[in-house]
Amino acid sequence: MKVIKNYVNGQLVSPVFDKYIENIDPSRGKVYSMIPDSTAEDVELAVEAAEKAFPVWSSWSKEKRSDVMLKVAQLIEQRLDIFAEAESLDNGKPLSLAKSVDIPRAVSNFKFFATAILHFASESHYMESEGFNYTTRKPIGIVGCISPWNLPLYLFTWKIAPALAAGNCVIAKPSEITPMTAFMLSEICIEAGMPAGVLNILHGLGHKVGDAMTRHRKIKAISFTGGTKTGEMISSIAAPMFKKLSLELGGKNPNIIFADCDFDDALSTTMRSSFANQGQICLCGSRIFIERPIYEKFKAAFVEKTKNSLVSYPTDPKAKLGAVVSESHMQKILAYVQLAKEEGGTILTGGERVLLEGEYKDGYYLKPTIIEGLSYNCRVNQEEIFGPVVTITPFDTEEEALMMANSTQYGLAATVWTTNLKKAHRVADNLQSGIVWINSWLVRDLRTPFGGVKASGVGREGGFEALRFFTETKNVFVKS
Ligand code: TXE
Repeated sequence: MKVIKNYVNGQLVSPVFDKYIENIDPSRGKVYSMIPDSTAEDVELAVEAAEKAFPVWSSWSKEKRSDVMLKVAQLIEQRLDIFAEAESLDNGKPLSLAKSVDIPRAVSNFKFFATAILHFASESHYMESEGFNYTTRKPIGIVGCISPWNLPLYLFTWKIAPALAAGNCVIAKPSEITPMTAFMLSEICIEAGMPAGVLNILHGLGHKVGDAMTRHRKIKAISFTGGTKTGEMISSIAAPMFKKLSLELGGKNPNIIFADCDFDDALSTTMRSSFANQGQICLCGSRIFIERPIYEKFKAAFVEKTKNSLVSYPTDPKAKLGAVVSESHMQKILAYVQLAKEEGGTILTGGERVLLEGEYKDGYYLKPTIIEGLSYNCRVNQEEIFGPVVTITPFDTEEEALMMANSTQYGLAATVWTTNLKKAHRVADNLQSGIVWINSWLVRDLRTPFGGVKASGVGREGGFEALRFFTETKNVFVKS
């Protein structure tokens, strides 16, 4: 059985106490590898290594840092198939998705920030007759990156790449549920010639190693993506130490579909925004509001398409949905389906486990599920489910759609479907959301700010926003 190691001071090492936890293949429901159960002692070693590496790494020219990062990107790209297979096995997602989205995006993250840093300039503010100000942006020092299981390498690299490009040394922790590709990345960093201690990858449980990272005084910033409750916990520890914090948390995203939309486009994109990655993307639209004149037509077509979406083992090329990430997550999703029934909802399709045969008989598969008849403010419509479960609700006016869309504690992303340009802008403007897609979904330009409002997070990732987060700003005034 494969045993994953930590990556500390440029080497693959066992955790200090040599304790391991099981890593499960969700498509078969079986343990298939072991991962370090790291502790505060491992964090200490990683901090020591990062502390030693920082003066060197931060004084390298940005071109030299960029070259190493581009080499990492190139090596992942060369092994795209192996990485995609590992990601799909670890997470349960269809292999086709890992191949077309997860791994290519991890490559892009490294390429993007390796080159963005070459164009990252600071400002100068001229004051007539008084002098001028110039601003410097220097790396923070040692920073912590904590990422979730839904898009493992994709979100891990989304944090690490800008942190490294800006000249920081990084201690990073992938989710204990999906550690494999982060481990493979550590092997690649060694091969690419990343200096020892610049990037350290620790595996293990959130409340142990993640907590120890958050508490360590020498880790000056934490970039976190995960559940809102965890984000709350992390900020309660890190904020009193005045650490810089970037928090990308949950969502309960609305899709507003107006009667004047391009029906076919809205329908096929809504299939993706509802069920891609088994609905386990923080940007998935889980509350679908449909203008009454097309409600019945949309509902019929949506239910029909959903019934025909094949749930199968991840390497099945015909699979539209694979396994959800863990047994406990599957049970959580099923509990929400039960709650929907108790809250008066009607399950139009799905709502139950799919039992495959043979070696996949114990895997965690769920039918994509559509629910109607729920009030906008019931728990199922307010809480993040994070699975292949959506609700549909009719609306009569733009004001009503906006009121329902804005009614949750979250505000990450929203989608608006209409061919009326004025209405599209007006609705986008009035949505309480960090990201709005008009007549599309999940189109990502890595230069744009990414993040949410309200309980969906604090701060923005992406483009120069990320490079600003991972640097300290100083303004210097010079009298003329
Ligand atoms: O996330 P956690 P979980 C949502 C989704 C899901 C719920 C819980 O609703 O059902 O969150 O998922 C680390 N100190 N999202 O439990 O626990 C943990 O080890 C420091 C939305 O898997 O937040 C992992 O590396 N770190 C989301 C990371 O935090 C801690 C994606 C995320 O895990 C920690 C995933 C602690 N005390 C889940 N506790 C999105 N918005 O993309 C845990 N961690």
